[in-house]
Amino acid sequence: MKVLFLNGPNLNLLGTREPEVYGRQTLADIEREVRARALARGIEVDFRQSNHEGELVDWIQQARGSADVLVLNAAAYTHTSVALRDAIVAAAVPAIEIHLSNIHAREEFRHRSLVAPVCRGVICGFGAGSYLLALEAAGMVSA
Ligand code: CA2
Repeated sequence: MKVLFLNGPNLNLLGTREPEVYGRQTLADIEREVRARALARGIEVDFRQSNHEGELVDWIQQARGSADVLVLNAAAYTHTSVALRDAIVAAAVPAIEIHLSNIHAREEFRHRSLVAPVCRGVICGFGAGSYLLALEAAGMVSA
């Protein structure tokens, strides 16, 4: 099984600011944990981050035929992007939405996700654990 992890805007800043919300780990730290867990499970991982909506759209489109499951922390684009939602539908790869924070316990504008309705499930609020839980969930949604 191959799992593509995509990370959206500003997640490259993890570990540098707002540790009370997002924790102290960097995205590279999280990637290391995901890769270690994946290795133990025999799962292949591709792990990427972009600040650009179009690049994320390109990567989601390319997931068709190259990944079994898409795990997406779309960050702020979660709440705004019809383009990411349409790309997930077009790719027809089972997708899991994840967040470090519990978006429902935060500002009202974070409560709505445009991508959640086209994902198989949503995991949020467990910090870096959301990524590890998504790896477990990937085994439940892959065809
Ligand atoms: O909780 C999550 O994982 C979010 O996707 C993070 C996004 C936020 O817009 C979503 O509502 C929830 C923000 C990522 C920005 O991360 C930063 C980390 C450190 C410093 C500044 C931003």
